[in-house]
Amino acid sequence: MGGSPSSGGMDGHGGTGASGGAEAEGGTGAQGGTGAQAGGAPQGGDGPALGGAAGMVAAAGRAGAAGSPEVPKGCTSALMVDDMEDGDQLTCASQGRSGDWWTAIGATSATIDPPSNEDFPAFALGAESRSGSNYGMHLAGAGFGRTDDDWASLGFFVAGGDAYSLSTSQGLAFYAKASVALTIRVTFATATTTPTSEGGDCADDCNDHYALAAALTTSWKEFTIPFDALAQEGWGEKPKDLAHTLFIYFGYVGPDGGPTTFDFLIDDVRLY
Ligand SMILES: [Ca+2]
Repeated sequence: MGGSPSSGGMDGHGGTGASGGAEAEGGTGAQGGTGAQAGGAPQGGDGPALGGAAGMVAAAGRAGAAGSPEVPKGCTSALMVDDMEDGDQLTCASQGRSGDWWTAIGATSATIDPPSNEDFPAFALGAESRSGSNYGMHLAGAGFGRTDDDWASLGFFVAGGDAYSLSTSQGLAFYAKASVALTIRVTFATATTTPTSEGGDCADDCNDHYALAAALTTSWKEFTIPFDALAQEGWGEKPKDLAHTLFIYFGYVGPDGGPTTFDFLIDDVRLY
């Protein structure tokens, strides 16, 4: 699994940095440029910049806009990570959580939408709308192969790049569907598995994050990811450390098989 660690690492950071930088303090994250390189660029900025900035941007923006505490359209449950109904690029500011959504890509010959170097708002579901839901998150990709570089991810910072404890929850639930059946990996990047250069504590054999596969179909379906069921692939064994979770992503992994062109939707991401 030579390429996996590095690809996994860029995973979180490619998109993270790009969006984090753009949103929070520009500079730092921006130079990531291409998804492949973003891994190195953003980290410095991520933790500090996003940690404070994203969280505060969200809080300040929402409160300030109305001149009084504004109740977002969604985000009404304390356990809701993001239902996307406010249409923005941030997860719900709740219980100390809030962070950007981002995308990342490993393969230089493939493409994804939204691209990894841009901020993007929630996706208008249109004909794919669910009851009570007009917005979700979307990732499409084309031109992927089967090498370790053939990955793409849609993810978010749990708490703006800071470590966040998920230890009081049993799992993560969400709705999802894909244009053609697709298995994704729901992945939790924690301090133990995330390199120090990316805000974690991992010094070697990093990025073997705890994850669980979810088999998306062409219909909306609810998925639950029990934290007890999360497992590593095994090439970088570290303690499960959900008490220090940095970011979570929905990952397409080319070597897992399945289509090399994909298109999936995520909605109502929440803790339970
Ligand atoms: Ca929604």
